[in-house]
Amino acid sequence: MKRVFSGVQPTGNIHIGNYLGALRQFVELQNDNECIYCIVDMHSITVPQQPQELRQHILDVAALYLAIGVDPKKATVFVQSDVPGHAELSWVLTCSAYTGELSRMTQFKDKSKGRESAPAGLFTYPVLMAADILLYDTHVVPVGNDQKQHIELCRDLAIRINNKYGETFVVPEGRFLKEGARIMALDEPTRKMSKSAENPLSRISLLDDESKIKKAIMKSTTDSEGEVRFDIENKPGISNLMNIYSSFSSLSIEDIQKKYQGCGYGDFKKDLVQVTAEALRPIREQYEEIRHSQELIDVLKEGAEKANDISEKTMLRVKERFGLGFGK
Ligand code: AQP
Repeated sequence: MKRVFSGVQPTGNIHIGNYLGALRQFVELQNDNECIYCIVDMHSITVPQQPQELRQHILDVAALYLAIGVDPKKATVFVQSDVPGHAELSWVLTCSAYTGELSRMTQFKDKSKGRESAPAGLFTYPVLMAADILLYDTHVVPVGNDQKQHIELCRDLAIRINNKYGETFVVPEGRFLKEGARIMALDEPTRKMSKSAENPLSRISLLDDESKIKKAIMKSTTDSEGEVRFDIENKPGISNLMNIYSSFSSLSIEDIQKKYQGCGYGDFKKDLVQVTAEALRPIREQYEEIRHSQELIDVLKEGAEKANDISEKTMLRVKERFGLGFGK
C-alpha cells in the first residue's frame, strides 16, 4: 500500500482551485492508499496572520476536509504544528539545501516581489514542505501543478541526502491532475486563483452560495470574440471557465465546445453558475454539520497522535544517519 501525504494552508477562503487541483484527489486516493492529510498552519505564518482568525481557519480547513468526503476512518487528518517532527526535520533539510536553489522558486519570487527584504520563512517555505512530505515516508503527493517546482526540490533533497548519508528517505512523486490542475483567477485569468488575492470576485470559495457564485462568474473576464472555444493562449478567460465547467460536470472540453456552439458567453456563464452551485451545495451542507462538532476535535487529536507515532520513527532514523543526539 502506498503512503499519500498532502496539506492545505489555513489561510481562509479555500477556493475551487484548491479543490479541483488538490483536495478532490484526497477523497479518490483514500480507498487504496494510506493517506495523511495535514492542515499546514506553520506554512501559513510565512505571511502575517491574526492569531484568533488563524485558529478558526485551522478548524475551517479540517471541517472542509471532512465535508468534501475525507473519511477519518480511512485517512489521518491533523494539524502540522501538533507534530514537532515537521520543524525538526525542516532544520535538518535546511542544512542540505542551497540558497541558490531556493532563490529560483517562483512562489518565493512572486511573494517577495517588490520587497527589499522578505521574511526568511517565505524563502525556506519549500524546505518545510519537503519536511512535511519526507517525514511520513510518502510515495505520492497529490497537489496542484503550481507545486511542481516544490515537489522537484523535495525529491532533490531526498536523493541528495540518501546519496550522502545512506538510504534515509523515500523519494516521493507528485500527483497532478490533467483537468483542473491549475484554475486561474476569474478577474485576471493569466494568474492562478489564490486565497490571498485582494479581489473576492477573483475566486469562488468552496462555501460560497449561489448568489456569490453568480456574481463572480457573471463578472469574470473573457474576451470580445464571444465564441465558447478552448484556447488557453488567446482566450485564457473562457478556457478557464470551460475547465471549471468540465471539472464539475461529466462533460469534456470538446462536449462543452459543441454544446455551446453559436451561443454567447451569457448562456454559457448562466449554466456554469448552475453546475458550480450544484457541485458545491453538498459540501456546504456537510460543512455546516461538522464545523462546530466535537467529532472534528476528536479527529484532529487522534490524527496528531498517529502522525506523531510515524514522525518519531523517521526522526530517530534521520538523527542516526546524521549523528545527531547522544544516541539513547
Ligand atoms: N489556482 C489553483 N489551481 C489548482 N490548484 C491550486 N492550488 C492552489 N491554487 C490552485 C493547490 O491547492 C493546494 C493547497 O494550496 P495551499 O493552501 O497550500 O497554498 P497555495 O498553493 O499557496 O494556495 P493559494 O490559494 O494560492 O493560497 P495563498 O494565496 O494563501 O498563497 C495545493 O496543492 C496547491 O497546489
